[in-house]
Amino acid sequence: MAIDYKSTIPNNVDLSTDRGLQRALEHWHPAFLDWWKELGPANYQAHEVYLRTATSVDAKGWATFGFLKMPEYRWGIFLADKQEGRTIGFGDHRGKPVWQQVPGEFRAALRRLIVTQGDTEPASVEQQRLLALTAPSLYDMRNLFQVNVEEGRHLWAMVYLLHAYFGRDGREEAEELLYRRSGDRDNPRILGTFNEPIDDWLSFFMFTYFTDRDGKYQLKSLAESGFDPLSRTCRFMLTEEAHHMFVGETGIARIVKRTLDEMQKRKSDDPAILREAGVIDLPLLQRYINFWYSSALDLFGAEISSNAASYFANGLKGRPDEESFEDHDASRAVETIEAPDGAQEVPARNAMNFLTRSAYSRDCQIGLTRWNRLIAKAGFNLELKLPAERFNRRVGMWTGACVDVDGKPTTADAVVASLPSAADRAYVKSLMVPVTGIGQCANWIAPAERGINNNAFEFEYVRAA
Ligand code: BYC
Ligand code: FE
Ligand code: FE
Repeated sequence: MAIDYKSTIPNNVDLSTDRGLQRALEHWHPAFLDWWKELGPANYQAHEVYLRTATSVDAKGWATFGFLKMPEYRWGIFLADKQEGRTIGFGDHRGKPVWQQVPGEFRAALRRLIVTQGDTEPASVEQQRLLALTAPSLYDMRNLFQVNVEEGRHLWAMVYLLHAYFGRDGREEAEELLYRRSGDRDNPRILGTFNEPIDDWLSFFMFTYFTDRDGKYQLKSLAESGFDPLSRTCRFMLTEEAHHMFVGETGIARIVKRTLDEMQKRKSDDPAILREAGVIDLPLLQRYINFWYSSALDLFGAEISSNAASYFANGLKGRPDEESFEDHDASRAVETIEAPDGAQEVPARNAMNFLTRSAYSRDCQIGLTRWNRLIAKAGFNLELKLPAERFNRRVGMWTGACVDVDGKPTTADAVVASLPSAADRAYVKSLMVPVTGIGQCANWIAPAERGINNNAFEFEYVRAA
């Protein structure tokens, strides 16, 4: 169905025919805008930003580009098209028609999944609130804002489900989504990573590479859901997610490229010499990878999880790309998981978090391989690596275990030494100076090779109104 942009809330769910729902969302809308103005990007709300807006939900032409002020972005409700005759693809209800309404017995579980997903979206906007003040270029600033408005829309996507399918408690949950605060001691966001500060651009690129990729894998799992409105919402969100990860992957690649320039020029990989040149040495980059990757692994939950088993059994949350598996029942299969006291055989349904996380880890490696190719091509013998999955964990069976990045036993001090130090963070922070001239770029990162939507890097992506 086409997107209706004439109504206050753009949508392709025929909102105007459901007066009650429309009224509830119109009530939530001003609260969202207040939240956005208070906790969305600082200082640039009145600027014109070159943004893409979704115009249809099919693969082609779903984005139009143009200048607008962020508070005027058309946040709305967009679901991927309904697939006629769709059936549940896994678990105990496999083969039955998908649900268009929430089955009573799964109401609490579905609400919890939707709230957890929804909570991450505004959290990330809050985490990134001050970054524009130190953007390395107008191009980067624009990408930040694009990510932010879309995370805002992802919040809308979950709020729509809560309002449309969960009645009064859904509306209450939707309000709560605007009141929890990233990093707040008393009222924090639900999942760990979403309370970590993102106060420099290296962290931002790490976050969009590693944490948005968790988003990709969770959304893929939820896109398999037997609750069809959730599936359709997540399928559309995934189309937006690709750009977020692109920002992370290319951001880190540009940092690597710039550092390699100086390494070649100075014929040295000595961090002290490179820091004099004002670039980010690769060991420091590695420590940031160690931190953000291990934090993202925690987002998959415990390796052995009865929650995950019942989500799967009940058809609420599948595996990413469920159709690529042969056995969609998974009630007889077992998975071997390395626990601190030896290998364990775990019923596959209880190992769903582990399986999804494993697919995620393989996907994470792709970017590292590309960055390593740049390093090798420049003639240096160094490789960036994903740390072992058991390194620096706060969730699951390896919580608090002292293992090094290779997964071998070590001391607590050695774990800390593999993570960004206060000095690392202070150094990165010292590099964060705003660069706002058209086509200019901060010293610590190479300019992007291409701009957005066939524009050059030298384009005024953000301008005073
Ligand atoms: N921090 O059986 P367990 C995104 C809790 S990112 C704090 O191990 P389960 C985005 C858990 O809630 C994608 N608590 O785990 C990216 C449970 O609590 P209760 C976000 C945690 O339930 C960038 C307990 O520990 N989407 O979109 O199988 C920018 C034991 O649970 C954490 C989703 O997460 C943690 N890291 O799985 C913007 C999808 N991990 O029951 C956006 C929806 C676990 O004891 N969520 N716990 O109170 C889910 O599918 C599941 O809730 C989880 C956890 C995969 C997160
Ligand atoms: Fe998102
Ligand atoms: Fe995202």
